[in-house]
Amino acid sequence: MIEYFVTSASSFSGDIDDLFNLITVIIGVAFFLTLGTFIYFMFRFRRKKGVKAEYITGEKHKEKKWTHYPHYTVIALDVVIIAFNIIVWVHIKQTLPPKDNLIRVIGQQWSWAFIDAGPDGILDTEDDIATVNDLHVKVNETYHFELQARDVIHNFSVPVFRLRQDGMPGRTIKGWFKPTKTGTYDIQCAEMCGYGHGIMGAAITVHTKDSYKETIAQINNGTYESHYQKRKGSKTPLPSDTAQTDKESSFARLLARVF
Ligand SMILES: [Cu+2]
Repeated sequence: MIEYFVTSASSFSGDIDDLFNLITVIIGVAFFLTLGTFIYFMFRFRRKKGVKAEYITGEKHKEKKWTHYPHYTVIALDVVIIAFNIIVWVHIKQTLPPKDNLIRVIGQQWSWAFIDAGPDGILDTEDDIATVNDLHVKVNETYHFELQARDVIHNFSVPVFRLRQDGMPGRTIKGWFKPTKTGTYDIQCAEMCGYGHGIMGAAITVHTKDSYKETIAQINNGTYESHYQKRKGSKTPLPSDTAQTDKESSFARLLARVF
């Protein structure tokens, strides 16, 4: 159902969608059932000539069961939802499957920096590949990420992966994902992080082995063209550059003066 609106492109996105579907069905059935009963009663017991309204205290057992039974049902369904939540949570957040690649993701007002550990799998070495607002990964390989924030809380969100993780200044938060579909997708900061929050977008490109090699070669020889910029269809400067614009009347300058 959700796939119809947002592609599902990671190994665990299906599990998250299942959770959403489960909750939607349970809550949806309860919603229409309650509303249906309510509307039926409105007509069934509407004002009629010569009929006096009855005063019901709801204290007798016969009356109380109409409150209790739905209440127990709601609690039982809550338990079902929570049980499925825990299973998915343990699978995605508490388990770290063996990694094929390691990256560091750094959020800052208002851009994303990515450092791929490269072939040696160790960060902060010569073969690291650093990019801004563009993340390149290989399809069907497990990535571990180390998420950091430079200034305030950011949230590394990749909707097609159904992935969201807060980044906290001063902490390194570990997580993982495994892309399953090639293509270029959105990355968006999902935590209000200042007036530039709305433009804190980036792109993730999921490559086949060959196209990954090609892109990395382009990055290394300087012919690389940002997928993020290409996707935006323009050569406008990166969001993080807008504050450095020269134009006196620019929107960024205006905002900078206000704040
Ligand atoms: Cu942010």
